[in-house]
Amino acid sequence: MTRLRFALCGVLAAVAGIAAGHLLAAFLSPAASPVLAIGSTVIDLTPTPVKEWAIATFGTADKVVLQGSVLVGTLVLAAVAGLLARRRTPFAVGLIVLLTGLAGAAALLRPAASPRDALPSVTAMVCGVVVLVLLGRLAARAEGTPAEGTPGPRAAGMRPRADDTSRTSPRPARRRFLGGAAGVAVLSVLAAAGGQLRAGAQKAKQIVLPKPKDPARPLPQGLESTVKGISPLRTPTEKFYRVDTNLVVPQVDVDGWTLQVDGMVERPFTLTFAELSALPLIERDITMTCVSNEVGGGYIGAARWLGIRLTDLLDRAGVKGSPDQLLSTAVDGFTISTPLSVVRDGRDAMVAIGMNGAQLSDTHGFPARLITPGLYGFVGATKWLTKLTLTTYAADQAYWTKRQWATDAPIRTSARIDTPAPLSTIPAGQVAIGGVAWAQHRGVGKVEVKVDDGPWQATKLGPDVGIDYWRQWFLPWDAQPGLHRLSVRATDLQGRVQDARRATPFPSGSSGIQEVVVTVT
Ligand SMILES: Nc1nc2c(c(=O)[nH]1)N[C@H]1C(S)=C(S)[C@@H](COP(=O)(O)O)O[C@H]1N2
Ligand SMILES: [Mo]
Repeated sequence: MTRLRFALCGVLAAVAGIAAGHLLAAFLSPAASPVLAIGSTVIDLTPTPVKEWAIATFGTADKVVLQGSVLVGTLVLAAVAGLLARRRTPFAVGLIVLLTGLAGAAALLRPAASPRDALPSVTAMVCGVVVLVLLGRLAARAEGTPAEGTPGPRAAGMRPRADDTSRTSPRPARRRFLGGAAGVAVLSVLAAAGGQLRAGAQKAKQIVLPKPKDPARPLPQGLESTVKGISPLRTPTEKFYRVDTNLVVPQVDVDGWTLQVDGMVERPFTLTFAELSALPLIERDITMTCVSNEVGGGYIGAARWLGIRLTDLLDRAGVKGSPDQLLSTAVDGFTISTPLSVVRDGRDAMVAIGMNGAQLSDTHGFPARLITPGLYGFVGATKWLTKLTLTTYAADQAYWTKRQWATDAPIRTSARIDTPAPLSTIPAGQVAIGGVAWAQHRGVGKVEVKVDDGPWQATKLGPDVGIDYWRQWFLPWDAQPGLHRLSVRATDLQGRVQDARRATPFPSGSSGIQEVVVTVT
């Protein structure tokens, strides 16, 4: 019981510290919240194979799992600190100081950190130590022996007196301990909830986007109106996949935001958001894909983007020397490198400020992001963009290239079966097998489906929205009772068939043929 009480002291000290730090961070810099700062550092330090395993195992829940693990780890160490507090208060205090110190260091070492990012962890340290010492005293009284360092009878060199309440009546002392513990717990929950509310209440400023000078053609009617279960031709923004290293979505103040163009250029310059959006705008339908997408996976989305042609910005700056890399930097210091030859080959690479007719959402990179048709997101789709630097691969490396991912990563041709769903049971008779296929910047030429060990059969393609966009397809099928295996493959407009060899996403994207097993009854 006594041990439990002291362990609880440690856990509550940690909870109080974490909550206080979280609340302060919500006002200063949300990503500097102690647990989040440690979590982000763990993400950056995790070796690539472990990261791949986490993404494959937990999918988009990987962040929740990571945060949970950091939290549980911290609480276990805090419980140890609590147990230490029973006999060796300085060690216990030392452990709390060490943990919060690590959080502070993590916050300060984030790429775009400022000195004040240490404040939430300092607050956590102070709160944690105070709670540990005070609750430790109450726990000691409840036990009947004052904790070391408290000015009790032993510290005064006396034997406990008979009328010492903490000795003779442990019951009220226990009640006081429980009261104190409950008080700390309630205040912590309030502080943490306050922090969450405050962070969530910050909304991006509403912007009126200018009209494009070079608009996209109206999007044709997609197959979703006729083939039930197929992905819509345009992915609604709220259904669009999200992939980034951020535990906290950056909240960018658009009035203070700038886009800087520098590096190996003749005329470096900086634009405000108003200046950037006053430049001629293009509007394009482009399908984005994440390199972590497994065959048949969902890290893909198709949207209408509004933005400034990247070459307009680069031409304005002028090239000096022979750069081969466009290094883009996000507001949090995250970097992406894009081959300059790709950026300049005539494709519609752009700094996007609009998505599906609205300003970018916070999760998709408000106020501006890079979009490079044909390349996986990690080499061409920098969100929360703030700087474009012309440089060389010899001189600079970006976040993922430092972690051994490919430097040039064109999206691999692939097809996905949306309907029927894997392992589903469907009634016999006429059904449609349908889905999407993509070969960005080369274009989808044909899509074929194979039922069991039959021949590859050509499917009917949906509307053509250009070579940078995905293509819906379907095949009417007279489904006979039994277990069936459906496979799909795409061929690009140059006649190259999707690679059937299985490959995992690392280092340049997955390949292989999706197979879906269904039961027909
Ligand atoms: N700042 C920043 N931009 C980023 C990333 C990131 O981690 N940070 N991830 C990239 C990756 S891997 C992909 S696939 C796309 C995903 O964009 P989305 O979340 O809008 O779908 O963003 C890219 N841009
Ligand atoms: Mo990605």
